[in-house]
Amino acid sequence: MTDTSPLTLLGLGAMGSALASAWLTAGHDLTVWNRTPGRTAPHAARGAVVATDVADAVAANGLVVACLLDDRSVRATLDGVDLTGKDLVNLTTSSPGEARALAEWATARGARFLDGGIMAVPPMIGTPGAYVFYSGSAEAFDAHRDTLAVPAATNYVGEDPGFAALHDVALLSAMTGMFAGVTHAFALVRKENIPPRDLAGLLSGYLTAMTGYAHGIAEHLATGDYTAGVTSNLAMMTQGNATLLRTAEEQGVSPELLTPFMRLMRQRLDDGHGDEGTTGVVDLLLR
Ligand code: FVH
Repeated sequence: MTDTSPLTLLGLGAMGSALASAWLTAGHDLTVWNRTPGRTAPHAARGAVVATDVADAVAANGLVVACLLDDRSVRATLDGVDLTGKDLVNLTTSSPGEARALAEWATARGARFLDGGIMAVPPMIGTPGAYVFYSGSAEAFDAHRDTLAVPAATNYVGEDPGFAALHDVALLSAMTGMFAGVTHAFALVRKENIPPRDLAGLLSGYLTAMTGYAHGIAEHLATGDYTAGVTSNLAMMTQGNATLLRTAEEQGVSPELLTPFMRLMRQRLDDGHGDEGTTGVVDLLLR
């Protein structure tokens, strides 16, 4: 039998609206609240119950999902609201520390707490590529597993309420570094007769092929042997970095997006690890 349990959703921004749409499409009884009431109309037209007061929205259902701008807006929204007996699922992007503090705060108010990190943009919600990291109360996750799986697949990463945010931010941080490189690449060819659309195709294919290197780094970190299977060593790559920097100079492009990483590679080489790959930079980053 299909699970169409009722729930409340706080926040109808771009992501909240996509989530609301997925739950309504799946036949869930959905109560919605948004700080700016005008955003509720399209969902009301599809059958959502609109609460004008956040306390009423929370009181309406046992499962309460928040998808707001940031941790501060979640605190501001739920301040003074009775959470006794509720299962609070926070899909707002947070730091691990914020998630742990919110878990403590919600638990002290009688709620079970789950934090979530959404690995999708709004148009992906309801499609197979979307998923959400969850962590926190295992009981709450088990109780709502089917409902939570409606907008995006679920990936429960443990009882530590900070772990979903940590996984989320780890992936977002990797993406940020990747886009720094992509941005630099477009700048290199910007003034040349190389169509950006052509470069996009090449970048996408090459970066996809290179991402497997993450598994090599993981093996090094797991075994402690940072030289195993290295085919491109630090000594060679550091030489290559000089070519990258000369090319940036020739093309009139600032190397500022690349140099922090290159500096750390150089440091590891100078420390005598020229036969490794880049794994040792992980250790240099730890404060
Ligand atoms: N959109 C995306 O691509 C990313 C994908 C990954 C996950 N993020 C996170 O999802 C959270 C919500 O993002 P969003 O895209 O829905 O954001 P907005 O469209 O800007 O909507 C923000 C909602 O938050 C409400 N809000 C803002 N400040 C307050 C406040 N002080 N008190 C109460 N509500 C507040 C805002 O209300 P309003 O402006 O309509 O009145 C919207 O409902 C976010 O953590 C992303 O990092 C999305």
